[in-house]
Amino acid sequence: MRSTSRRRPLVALLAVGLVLAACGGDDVDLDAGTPDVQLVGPAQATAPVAGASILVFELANTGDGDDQLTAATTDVALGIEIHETRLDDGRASMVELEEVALPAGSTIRSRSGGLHLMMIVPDDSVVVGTTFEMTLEFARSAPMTVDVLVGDLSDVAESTFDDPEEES
Ligand SMILES: [Cu+2]
Repeated sequence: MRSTSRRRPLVALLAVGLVLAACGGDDVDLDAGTPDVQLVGPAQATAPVAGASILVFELANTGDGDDQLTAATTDVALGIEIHETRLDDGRASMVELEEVALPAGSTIRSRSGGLHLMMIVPDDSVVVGTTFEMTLEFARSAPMTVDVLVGDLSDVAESTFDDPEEES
């Protein structure tokens, strides 16, 4: 069986510069209702490329109160940053966010083509087939520690890349 996995989108992404921005998830009400944030399906990480690895997962807020994802931590990397990939005239750049809005009833996806968590300088233990722990922190909900499986780049990242043609 021939493999013709195309790796250029993620590699291109990792090569672009990171733009820092002070963006707010200010469209949430952190006083009303009670959020109920859960991981949907498995959390995965891409094998490290150029000192970074993208975390792929979904979070659902099934409660009746808004929340925000404010941070993520792990012992197996220097840190985890919240990024958003933006396309301008076909050029991708990543913006670092301080938090991500998780309104009641919403689902957010972390994947390479849009909002994502990026693990900076994963250590040598982060290789395909291994699992590590990541803790997600929220404005209101208790911290959540999840297992993250390190997957092959083409399996994890390619299938989650947004088609720019579909973006408005
Ligand atoms: Cu990133």
